[in-house]
Amino acid sequence: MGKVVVALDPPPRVEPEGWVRERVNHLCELVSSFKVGLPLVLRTGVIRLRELFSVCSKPLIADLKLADIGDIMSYVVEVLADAGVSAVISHAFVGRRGALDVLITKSEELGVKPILVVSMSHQGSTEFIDKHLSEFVNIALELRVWGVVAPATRREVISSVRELAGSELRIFSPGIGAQGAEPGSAICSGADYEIVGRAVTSSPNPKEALEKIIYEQERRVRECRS
Ligand code: BMP
Repeated sequence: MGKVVVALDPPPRVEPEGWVRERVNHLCELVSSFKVGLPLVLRTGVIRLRELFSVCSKPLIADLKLADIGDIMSYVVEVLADAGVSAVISHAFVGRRGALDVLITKSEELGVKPILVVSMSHQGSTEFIDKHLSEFVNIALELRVWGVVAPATRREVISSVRELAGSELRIFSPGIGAQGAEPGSAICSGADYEIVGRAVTSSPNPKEALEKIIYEQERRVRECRS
């Protein structure tokens, strides 16, 4: 079974609910989980998530990249928990005290798994975020979060995160496909899951596209582990 999280980000001019429904129906059996963010939630509202994903029992990750004071992030997590979301992504850069410590406590209370962004897949991540990579990984370890996000587009970053974190953290890596990274390359560098959006969701045949990516992922991982 491949280790792919499919990012369901509907483009602006499509009807979002039909677009999501079609892809959830076709892809559910193949994915590890789905990830949704502002492109969907701004248009449908969080309230629609439970119904839209009711046909698929895979976990749903809410990627709102929260970056606020703890009390307000806790409000958001409470809304997401009510909507049936399994995990929530926040930025690490807001720091522990009064922000992530409050958020993580609330997430645990609600059974929502926290994931922290410790590095990003675009080039600008090196301007600020990556300068604090080891501190962000330490925050993730200290707060015992469920996972972290690190970029498939810069595999050396994934390797550093894996080295710093040992086997403690799940690493989710975006950047496969549309952003140029090859399926399997992030897992070969230490990631646990590869996040794929447009390479699957914009394909005329998303199921076939995902099957090909999983095939490629498994092939590359077998190769790098042999
Ligand atoms: P795509 O494969 O279409 O490029 O989508 C990547 C997904 O991963 C998007 O949902 C994006 O918001 C997310 N993502 C990213 O691309 N880079 C990051 O550093 C962090 C992300 O969450």
